[in-house]
Amino acid sequence: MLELDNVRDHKALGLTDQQVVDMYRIMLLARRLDERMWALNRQGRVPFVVSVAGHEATQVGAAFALDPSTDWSLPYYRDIAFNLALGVSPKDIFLGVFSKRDDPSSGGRQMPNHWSEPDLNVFTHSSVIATQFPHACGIAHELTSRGHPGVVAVMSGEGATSEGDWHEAMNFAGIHQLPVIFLIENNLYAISVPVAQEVAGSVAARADGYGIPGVEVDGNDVLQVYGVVQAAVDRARQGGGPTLVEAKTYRYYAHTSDDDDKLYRTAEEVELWRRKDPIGVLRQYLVESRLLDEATEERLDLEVTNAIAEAVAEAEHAPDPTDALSHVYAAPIDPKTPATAPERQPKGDPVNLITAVNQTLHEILERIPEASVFGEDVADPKGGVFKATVGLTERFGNSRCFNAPLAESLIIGIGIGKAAATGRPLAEIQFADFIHPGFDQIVSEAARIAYRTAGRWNCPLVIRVPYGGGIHGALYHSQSIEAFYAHVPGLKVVVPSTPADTKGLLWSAVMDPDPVMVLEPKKLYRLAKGPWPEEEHIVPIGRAAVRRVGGDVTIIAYGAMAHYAVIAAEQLAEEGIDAYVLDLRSLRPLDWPSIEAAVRHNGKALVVHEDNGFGGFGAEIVAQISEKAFDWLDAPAERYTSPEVPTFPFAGSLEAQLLPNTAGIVERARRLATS
Ligand SMILES: Cc1ncc(C[n+]2csc(CCOP(=O)(O)OP(=O)(O)O)c2C)c(N)n1
Repeated sequence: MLELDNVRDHKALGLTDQQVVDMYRIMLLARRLDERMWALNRQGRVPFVVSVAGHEATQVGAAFALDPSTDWSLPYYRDIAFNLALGVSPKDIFLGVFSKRDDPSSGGRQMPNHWSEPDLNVFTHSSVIATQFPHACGIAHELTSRGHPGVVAVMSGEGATSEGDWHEAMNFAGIHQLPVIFLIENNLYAISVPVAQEVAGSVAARADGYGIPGVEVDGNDVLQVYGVVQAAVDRARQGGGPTLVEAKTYRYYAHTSDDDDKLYRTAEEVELWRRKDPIGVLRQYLVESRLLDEATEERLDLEVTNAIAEAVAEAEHAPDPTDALSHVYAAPIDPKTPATAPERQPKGDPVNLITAVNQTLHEILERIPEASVFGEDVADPKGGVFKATVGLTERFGNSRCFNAPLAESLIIGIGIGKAAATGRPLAEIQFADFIHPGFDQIVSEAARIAYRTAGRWNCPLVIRVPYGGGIHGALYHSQSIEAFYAHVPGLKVVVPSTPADTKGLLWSAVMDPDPVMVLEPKKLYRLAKGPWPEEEHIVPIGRAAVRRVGGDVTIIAYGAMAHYAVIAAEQLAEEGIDAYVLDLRSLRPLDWPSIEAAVRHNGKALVVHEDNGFGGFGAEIVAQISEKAFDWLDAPAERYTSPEVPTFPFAGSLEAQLLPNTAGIVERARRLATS
């Protein structure tokens, strides 16, 4: 625990008279702004508000300890006073409250108080509790790796400290001794749940388990908070690592405008805390220090009242947003021209697919200084359970290729943070089957960052994921996950099936400003062999590959099934059946023009994937074919998938029954071709 000394004298804390009066003005501004927001809500002029009242000292004290030109912050929805202290204007806050086009955080797309201020290094956050903590660690890791002096402050209520993301981030910050200040604004309730039902022990004491100093502070005393956070910032800046600060405070109004706090707390309890009002505490200090006379108080009051009136008047009449479709992607891809013939084979020494991944990662880390690779077991000497990352740590050092703790949500989350801090992160998820704890970070965070900030942030994160069956991986090392993720607007999903495409797609992924999931068919890691081009080789995202042209039937596949479809087509050719094979390579965006061209070529389409069929990716392709290419069909488009069981069993005899294979493709394509 840190020592709390010199906290009752602003000069001893290094604050000028003017600064401490400024603190008071901003706290007053936040309180009045809050009251006005509630009034607007009750008048039916704004649909939803979230309150700061009671937390002002905690937030202003913390903000004054940071330098937004160097430091980063990840405030949460209650942090109105923090943002005002950092330099966000009341008008900008009201533009969010009225959900206007010029709302700087989201252009009216997010609820109020979902902060995002790139110019102040305030990173965007969602409504999902605690997802911001891994982002803070990712930003801090990126800054530290580059020798940048910045410190990262990340905030939440005490309820958020029950979430896995919070613990995963504390652990990572402790391991790497990152310059992160975890500021927990403990107001005793998470909506209606009292802290005794939320937190075992105390919030601050949790720090001990992660090798981090934890300190409790009176969150209603701005000078105490400033002193503690300032000490933590100084320590972090000097390489002393993270600090957890638990500021004990209280909120005076309900959780949000939709909550009724009378259900879970008494008026007496609220009144008791009103007597410790942080604004009253500072006012008394200023009066006693002869820094606040009646005239100054009146002037400040008037200033604050006018600022709010002006902000409301301007924000309420500002234009509404009209554009709900833009910024889904930072770089939208909309394929227009079809691929209709096989591509020229690139030149290069033949390698297998895993070697292609490894050589490409070496090339990427060599050519892009901001690129880094991380995941479970990826560092040398192991270099990944499939050896995809062998040699990277030895060659580029531990900040460019490092082991992450066994925590998939954290892995994706630190990738998001690194991307925010202009890194080029390449996260590895060890097996697709274990990506599910990271679902929130992928779907609710990475995929929505461009959209929810109306393009002010983007998320260039590559997520490499070995997936699929056929390797005796059983139920938990065989899953196909593409249907979950290709469903998500904002995410790009690609699947290479050759060594050359692996290089070309990995390069496209790392250069892309959006999150890209690269699904690597692990069955092909050692099975698929082909040239790995020495020279620059890019496969554009959204571009399918014609593997074979044939007039009798079209087989549409990706990943391992694309590999088998080519072999099946060769066998069909021996029977005199000429198959067209389209390897999609990119699932989202989908290369519709190439699918349409393939269907038009012979009027018969067989879609193959190893995932089960119900709600699977094949359903999307068949639906699009029936909606957009019906006139070209000579028979219904068909699917060949695994049956409706939860992935493949361990026994080879059982797996063989379920996994789509070459013989099955041949049989179905033959039937379709001759129907
Ligand atoms: C993952 C997740 N679960 C539930 C919610 C709904 N929710 C929003 S705020 C909140 C309580 C948060 O309490 P706390 O972290 O203590 O912060 P406070 O609001 O008290 O400042 C809950 C349960 C959510 N937004 N995200």
